[in-house]
Amino acid sequence: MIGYGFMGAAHSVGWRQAPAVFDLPLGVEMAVVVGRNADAVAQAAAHWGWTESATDWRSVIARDDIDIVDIVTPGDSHAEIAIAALDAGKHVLCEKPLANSVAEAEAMLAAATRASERGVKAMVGFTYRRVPAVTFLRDLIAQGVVGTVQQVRAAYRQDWLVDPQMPLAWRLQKEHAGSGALGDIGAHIIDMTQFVTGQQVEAVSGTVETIVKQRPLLGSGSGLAGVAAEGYGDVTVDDAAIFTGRLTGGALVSFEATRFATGRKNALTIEVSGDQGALAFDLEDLNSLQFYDRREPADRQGFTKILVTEAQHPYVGAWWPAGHMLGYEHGFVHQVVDFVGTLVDGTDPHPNFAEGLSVQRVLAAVEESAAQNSAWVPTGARAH
Ligand code: SOE
Repeated sequence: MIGYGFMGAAHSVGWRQAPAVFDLPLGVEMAVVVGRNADAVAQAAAHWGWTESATDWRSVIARDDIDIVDIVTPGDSHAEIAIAALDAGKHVLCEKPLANSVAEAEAMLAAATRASERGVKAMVGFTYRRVPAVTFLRDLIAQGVVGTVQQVRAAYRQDWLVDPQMPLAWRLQKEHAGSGALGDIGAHIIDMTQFVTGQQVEAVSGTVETIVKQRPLLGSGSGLAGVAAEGYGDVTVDDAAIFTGRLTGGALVSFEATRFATGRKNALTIEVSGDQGALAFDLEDLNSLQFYDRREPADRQGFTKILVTEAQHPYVGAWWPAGHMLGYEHGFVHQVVDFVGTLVDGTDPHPNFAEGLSVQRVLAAVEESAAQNSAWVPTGARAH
């Protein structure tokens, strides 16, 4: 695993728990974690159960005893590491968003396509697809439970930047993060919309805003837990992005990605409205779905709560008896289960790099639209 911040912790839980809870077709050895600071990465390795730590990712990728490279670094190094790993014949799991630009994502897809001829797999870490209720929501829509999808409302709201003293971490710097709320959390709701509807975002119209334009420089810590130092620097990414999208099947989508939703810590919601019913998911209540069925008699209609904790629901059977809840980290466990499964069953993992690139194209189209007074910008996706 290359990188060891917040996502490094989450992925480590995934690698550790997946073989302990699920019957995986292959054993997992958590071999090496790589980072630039030798002491800090050694501590991370000991804490999360990796056998070794190292500071040079190239020499680790070159090792014969490494089969999988898991990339949890900031976006500015995804392309370089993923392409090197795929060219070296290693399977790659790469954190979202796939890259910082469409050009990088295209180069990564080209490397993944080359590598796939040798049986090498590449997957993007949109873990929320693997929350059982989200996978089940996708299944219900595919079964026609809501009929024809006419509208989607998707929002991802956090508030960790409302404090103007929150320091200038890498997530607020374009050269490291590519974009702000748009790429970090907007990418999740774009992927989720495409995943649950089975359709692509074909055009967008949007606006982005940087609400606090300068912040204290980062002293110590990182990411969402940084501590300020003397002096200020410019925020070079968006704090909030609001955009409208059209799907290849004709539905209209409203998207909101913001780090300024005061009081909302990690609130991802999606509601899919169809001509026969509606389904809604809320990450703050992640063991359930809300379902409205227009086919019910009028005097019995209303949103009802489906508890997604039965053994027959996706992933749930391996865990606890009905009604015993799962949480944030389980998506990372299920991601490992699915990825490792594809290494032996010959299928392509999802989301693959082509799906990661499709999200990247939507992100770029939103930025282009925002730069052109919210004009509609096509993403290049077509109905198939
Ligand atoms: C920060 O906004 C963040 O850690 C995202 O980068 C993750 O993808 C999301 O799971 C939680 O919030």
